[in-house]
Amino acid sequence: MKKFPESFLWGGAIAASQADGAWQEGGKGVDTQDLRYFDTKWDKTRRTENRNINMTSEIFTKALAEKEDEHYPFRFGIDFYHTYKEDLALMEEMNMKIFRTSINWARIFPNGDDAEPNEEGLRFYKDLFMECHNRGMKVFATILHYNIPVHLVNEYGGWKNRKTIEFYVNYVETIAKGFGNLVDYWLPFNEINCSRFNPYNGCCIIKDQEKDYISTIFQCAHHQFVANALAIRKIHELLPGSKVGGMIARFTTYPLTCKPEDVMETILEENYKNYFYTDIMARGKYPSYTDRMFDSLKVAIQKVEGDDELLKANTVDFLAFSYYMSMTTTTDVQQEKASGNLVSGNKNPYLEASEWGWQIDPIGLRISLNQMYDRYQLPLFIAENGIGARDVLEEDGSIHDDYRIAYMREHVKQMKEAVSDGVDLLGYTAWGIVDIISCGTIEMSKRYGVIYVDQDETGHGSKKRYKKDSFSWYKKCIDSNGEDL
Ligand code: BGP
Repeated sequence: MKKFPESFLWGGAIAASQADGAWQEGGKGVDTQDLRYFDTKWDKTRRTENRNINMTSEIFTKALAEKEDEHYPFRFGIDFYHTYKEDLALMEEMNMKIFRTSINWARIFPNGDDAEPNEEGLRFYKDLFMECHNRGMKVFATILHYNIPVHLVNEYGGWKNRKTIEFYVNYVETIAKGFGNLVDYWLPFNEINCSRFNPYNGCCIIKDQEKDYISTIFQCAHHQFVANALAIRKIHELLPGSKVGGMIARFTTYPLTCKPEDVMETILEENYKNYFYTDIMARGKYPSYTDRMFDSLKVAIQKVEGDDELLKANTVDFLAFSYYMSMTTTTDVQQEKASGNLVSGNKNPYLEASEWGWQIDPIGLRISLNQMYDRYQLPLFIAENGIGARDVLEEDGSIHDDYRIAYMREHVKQMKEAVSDGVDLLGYTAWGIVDIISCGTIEMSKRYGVIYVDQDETGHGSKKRYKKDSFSWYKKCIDSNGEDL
């Protein structure tokens, strides 16, 4: 069995909108995540629903008008904007090699189309990324982790409008010039395959206003593919030798049975959910199955002269993905496609699921790594992995999250198997390394961290940080380069 390479980058990941808070400080504008409303009275079912509520215009208008922040958890997050030095000190204590977070567009350009950038925003990220380097950590920067300035939605329609590409490229150029020398790995988009069903990511496909919902989803995706290619070109121009990756949420999907029809259905579903996106970013062209897939979905998109040449000339240097679970092909894939909800599927009788129904499948990670590496022969990076759970803070300040140690141990073991299979794996950033607001269900109780934050989703609590049992386990894993698990 091979060992992890000495250069392996053990780390942790968060996202600005789920952690920073300070939603109206430092010159920041309002972004789409600031408007996502959470009602503590909602039961879990509704919270799951919340993940799939497409931002209707009423919700948008109401949220813009509302002021009671406690129902808007992304407005305060875990106050990382003010606590990042202490939090990074805890990460340094684990000897983390790399830290992944996202840059908040609305901190750099409050409205997205401003003539000049917000200097306070540039300063914040310079200080944050310098702090990482001072603590021995490389910087893994996500340029867009779903949220865009609300003004771009209201004025232009978000990613539905090709003009948004222009504003995005200006944003990329500004941050590359502002603090690009402090960034070691770039991701222009978080989970570009989720643009489809996360309305808060600036696609803002307002379902009650879309005459052709699915086509709009793929038109937004095309604009993001073009923006991704332009970002790669711009960063390579300004920062020669920089590493720019493409990222998807890896929805690893198994056939319902070994019946050939079910196997074929899964190939189609894997293309639709995953490979369509990585094929375009890594191979630089729409894949051969596009026409048939678009026909079956009744999708038509508009390209502009030169788009295809741009995609071909600007492909990614590495591929990253988030991996949490595996799923089984749904019997009604067409219905699922129409709903735009991908995190569904049939129960796998061989797997346990988390409280939120995500099926725990470490071997699925080895499968995904082999599939992705074999398809593209590009270096890979696991940009997110972890288990969301209701951790309990004991009287003595301890948190006994043996389920998280077991989850991480088994996934690290399968990563090592994949390295032995010959996969070129760059690193692993455990998701939500410090507890943050859940992106899909907007709650705090779905905790991922090895560092506990004493706060609930209305922002109440001491905000104190505590080391969970998994904290010392992960430190041991890092210090032994994945040998002492
Ligand atoms: C991914 C997002 C992250 C994170 C993660 C866990 O899709 O990139 O932002 O949220 O999912 O999901 P959740 O927070 O909904 O449990």
